[in-house]
Amino acid sequence: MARTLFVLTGAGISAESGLGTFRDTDGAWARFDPMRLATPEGFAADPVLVHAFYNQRRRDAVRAAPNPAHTALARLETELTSRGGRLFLCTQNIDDLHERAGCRAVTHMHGELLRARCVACGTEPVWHDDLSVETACPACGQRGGMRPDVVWFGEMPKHLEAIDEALAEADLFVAIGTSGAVYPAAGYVAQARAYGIPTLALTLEAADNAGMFESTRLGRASETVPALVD
Ligand code: BJW
Repeated sequence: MARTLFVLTGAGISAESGLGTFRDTDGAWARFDPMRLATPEGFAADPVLVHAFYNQRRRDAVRAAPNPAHTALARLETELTSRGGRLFLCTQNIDDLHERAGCRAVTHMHGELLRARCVACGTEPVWHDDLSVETACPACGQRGGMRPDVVWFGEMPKHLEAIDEALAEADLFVAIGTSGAVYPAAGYVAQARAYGIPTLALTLEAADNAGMFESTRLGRASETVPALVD
């Protein structure tokens, strides 16, 4: 078993918890225009529409429960940590299912649904309720400037320095349930290869960057992840 494991997760790991993916045939981007819903320009043009999209997803995520793939990763974290190793769990997902499965250290590179951000003062409070154009910032009192604390297209993903450091230290790279369509996350497999680290993809269908992985196991995350861990 590797001592330091870098795991990158995407929407596919939460699909069996009932949260939709983006690029599958029934995914969000097959039904909605990502440029209107997941860009700062889209939010500026129609904040009511963007709030409605994220409010619904927040409600769905609160109702969802972790599945066996999430809980297997939590077991892996405990196991590696007890042996002096480390799981660096980097997720593109904005739900909190890794945390609710018991993972203690989760790096949310695309932000979190359960946080809001005030564009006026920059405060990032924990947020469980709906947001609206009337919502006031709890820190500065400004109305209309609260947005979901998520990373939209054209915005800088979070924690990039910690992610680069963890990739450089890892001795195995595993991507789970991600289509390899969105950068910079889609480029991490190439970075891992450049460091000489073995690379493995666990996904339902071959990803856009499938050719970069040394091994791929196709299947549902709820089966392939426990099979890898246990
Ligand atoms: C299962 C399964 C089951 C199903 N079991 N598997 C280089 C080249 C070209 C473009 C760019 C580039 N660099 C940057 C860009 C621009 C852009 C980008 O990548 N565009 C592409 C579309 C080409 N990137 C950005 O703008 C990013 N910012 C940025 O690059 O800043 C500058 C920078 C410069 C230098 C260094 C670093 C940065 C920001 C990207 C923000 C993405 N935001 C979103 C929405 C916000 C969050 C949210 O609403 O949730 O994040 S888009 C959406 O895609 C969401 C996801 O996190 C992200 C990735 O999707 P994911 O997770 O891969 O889901 P799917 O649906 O695509 O795939 C699901 C997979 O699961 C499938 O493969 C299924 O087969 C599988 N699956 N069921 C196992 N049961």
